[in-house]
Amino acid sequence: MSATINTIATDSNEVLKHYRTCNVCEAMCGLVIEHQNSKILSIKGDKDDPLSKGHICPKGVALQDFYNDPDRLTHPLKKTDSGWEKISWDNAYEEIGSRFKGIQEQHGDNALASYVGNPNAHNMGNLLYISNFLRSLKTKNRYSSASADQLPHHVASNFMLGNGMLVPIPDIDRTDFMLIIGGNPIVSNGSLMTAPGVGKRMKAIQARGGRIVVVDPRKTETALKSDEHIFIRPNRDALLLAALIHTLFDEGLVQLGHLETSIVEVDALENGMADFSPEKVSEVLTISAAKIRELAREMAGAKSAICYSRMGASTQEFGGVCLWLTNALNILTGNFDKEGGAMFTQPAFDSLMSGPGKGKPSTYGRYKSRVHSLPFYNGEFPISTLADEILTEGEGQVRALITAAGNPVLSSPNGKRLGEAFSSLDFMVSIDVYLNETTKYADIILPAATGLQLSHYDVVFNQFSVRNTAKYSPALYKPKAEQREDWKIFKQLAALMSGKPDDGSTPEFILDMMIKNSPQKAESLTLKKLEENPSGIDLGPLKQCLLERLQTEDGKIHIAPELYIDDLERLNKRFFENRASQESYPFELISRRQARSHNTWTQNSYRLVKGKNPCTMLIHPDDAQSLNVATGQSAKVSSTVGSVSIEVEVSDEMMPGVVSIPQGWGHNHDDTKLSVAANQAGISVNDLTDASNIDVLTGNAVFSGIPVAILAM
Ligand SMILES: Nc1nc2c(c(=O)[nH]1)N[C@H]1C(S)=C(S)[C@@H](COP(=O)(O)OP(=O)(O)OC[C@H]3O[C@@H](n4cnc5c(=O)[nH]c(N)nc54)[C@H](O)[C@@H]3O)O[C@H]1N2
Ligand SMILES: Nc1nc2c(c(=O)[nH]1)N[C@H]1C(S)=C(S)[C@@H](COP(=O)(O)OP(=O)(O)OC[C@H]3O[C@@H](n4cnc5c(=O)[nH]c(N)nc54)[C@H](O)[C@@H]3O)O[C@H]1N2
Ligand code: SF4
Ligand SMILES: [Mo]
Repeated sequence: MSATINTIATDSNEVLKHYRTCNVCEAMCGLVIEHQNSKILSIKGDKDDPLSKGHICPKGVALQDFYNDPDRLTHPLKKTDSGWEKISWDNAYEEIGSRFKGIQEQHGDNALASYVGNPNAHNMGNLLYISNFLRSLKTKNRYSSASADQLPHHVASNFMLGNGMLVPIPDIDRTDFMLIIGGNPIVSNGSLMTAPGVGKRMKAIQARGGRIVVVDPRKTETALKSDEHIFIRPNRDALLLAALIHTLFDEGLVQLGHLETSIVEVDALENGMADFSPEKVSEVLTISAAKIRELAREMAGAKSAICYSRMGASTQEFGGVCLWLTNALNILTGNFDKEGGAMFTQPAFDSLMSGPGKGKPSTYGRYKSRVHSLPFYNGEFPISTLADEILTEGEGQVRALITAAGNPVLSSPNGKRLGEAFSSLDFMVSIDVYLNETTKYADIILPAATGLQLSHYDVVFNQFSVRNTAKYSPALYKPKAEQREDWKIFKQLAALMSGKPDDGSTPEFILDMMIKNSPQKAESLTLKKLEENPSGIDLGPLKQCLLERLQTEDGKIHIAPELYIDDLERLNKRFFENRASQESYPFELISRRQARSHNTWTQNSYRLVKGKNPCTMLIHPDDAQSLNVATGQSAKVSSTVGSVSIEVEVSDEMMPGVVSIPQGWGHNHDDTKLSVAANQAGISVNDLTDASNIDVLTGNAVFSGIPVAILAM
């Protein structure tokens, strides 16, 4: 490797190349960055990256904006009566230590809570040190964005396969039939399916004679590229999945394939599904029984097939049932752990088999949350209940909080109320890159380094990738001024809270050790070898490996765990008995993602937000006509928890009766430091979502099918 490759940016006139993995979303695109005199000349997709093969999206190019952004925090800040004051790290730590400990001494350990957000999952250092940091806080009151996202996937894997991280991944590159439920990978670039350039991969399915069917209340960008799109009323996918499985049993289409002797509880599943015939659920879904039966037959008949359910299916009142039945459908059609079906990765950094994750007993339901008795899972309570835990007085009330890389005021249900709850805390700390809608409530903000300032190896998303690869990227830039890498902050806070000295390790040390000890012994990997291959190393397509990785106590695949069977009664009641009338809220709200933003935090890049208002409400032409609103006009949208006014965009992408508002917006607060984002503020869809509406089985937030009323303004 040339000495000019992958060095830290310097004031050299030579044009240098830096290779890295983009860590904004799950796609893990390989990037080539040309730089000179410490300035970036270009950011392009790396054609030699074995996974992404040159794919890049606008957010990869915007990595430079997040580095150059003058609104980034550069010093620890303390809130004072006369505004934000810069303080030293020493003073910040001293105050945090004494306030957290004081509050815990007076009110108990659980009076301190933590919230950790999505960027932690995209950051090597954070992942390697966050558990120790959270443990040092000695509190059960932990929360994260997982319970506003993919929690039902983990709970399903936990009960069916013995480990919540053993998540089946669609083998998109070899499948013949793909059923996509509640995912829009063309825009999201794939989730729990790291598949950069998913559009090309979809085209390849079609080129080999396969078919893609999308089930979504909106004719999405992905639906437009598929072979068939089926509209479904939001929040009811559990019924569709149940009816598909009912059909497999009813028509004798079940084929368990090579896993047959390892699968248990098939009879219990058949009994559980007996009550959900296509003919029964058809009207509630607005999908004909014939169509449901046809879909089941097509899945069963395809040479290989996958049902891939994501965000739109997991953030429902029956998100838990949806993800369980998705796995069950893949198993019953013989597509589990099979080429072209739902497969399992063998990542070089294999925390499932050789890290602390191995054989970790499930903590599901070990505790119940204080106010609403919601289940604890993976060391956390559901984010939907944090506001109640702060606002409800009594023993165990949350009085202090630390957030790390999270913006729950915009990202969690009824975020506005959560913000109000934050303002009532005795003490709050945030570790973040911005002064934003959440961190503005903190008493102290600690400035993190991010993106190009960090070295990276994707510890999480290699576990969810459609191909096994390995790649390490060093940092391109150093932190600016007093910024610090999150992992260093985590270590320092952990030492402060636990009184135990720092172990002196680095992320690179752990990475090297983990890949050397990987059970795959993949290509005899070492950190040095990764450094010598800056575009990454290909470890090949996914292989059949479930029986080696399965972690259930009895070594079996549990297709019908009891808690899911028990939840079917709730499902039946919800849609077939005392169906609550929604007359005051006749529309159903869903959210959407957009190519030029990632959740709530990339909107301060001008490149990403310029142009027409991105934060519009999509509505079907017939609905717009009956409400007397047209594109460009404003409408007032109200739910049980709040109301917003928003620009209308009439679109026949929408199913009648359903409207869509993008997630991640609402930066219109006066007291943040987001000058670009505030110009293109939009509204927060989570000022409409209701935190009391959750999937009680998993504790996951509900974002699909929120009842709303709409008035022209
Ligand atoms: N550009 C971009 N990419 C991103 C992100 C981003 O913010 N922007 N965020 C990243 C993150 S954190 C995640 S978790 C992933 C998520 O990635 P995806 O799971 O692909 O999520 P979405 O793009 O939100 O797609 C969800 C789809 O579900 C549909 N939907 C809503 N309700 C229902 C329902 O009740 N039933 C059905 N069948 N469909 C429904 C919506 O219309 C939408 O098309 O994306 C990641 N990638
Ligand atoms: N209605 C609705 N709500 C949703 C969704 C939806 O589809 N609809 N999607 C949900 C999903 S899938 C998710 S994952 C959640 C996301 O929810 P969150 O994780 O709470 O939201 P993010 O926007 O990812 O917040 C990231 C925060 O981290 C900061 N940050 C960015 N990089 C770094 C870094 O390197 N270090 C540190 N310390 N801070 C950093 C940003 O400034 C920002 O404050 O939102 C959920 N909310
Ligand atoms: S698709 Fe995701 S990983 Fe690829 S460049 Fe865009 S944000 Fe980065
Ligand atoms: Mo997410």
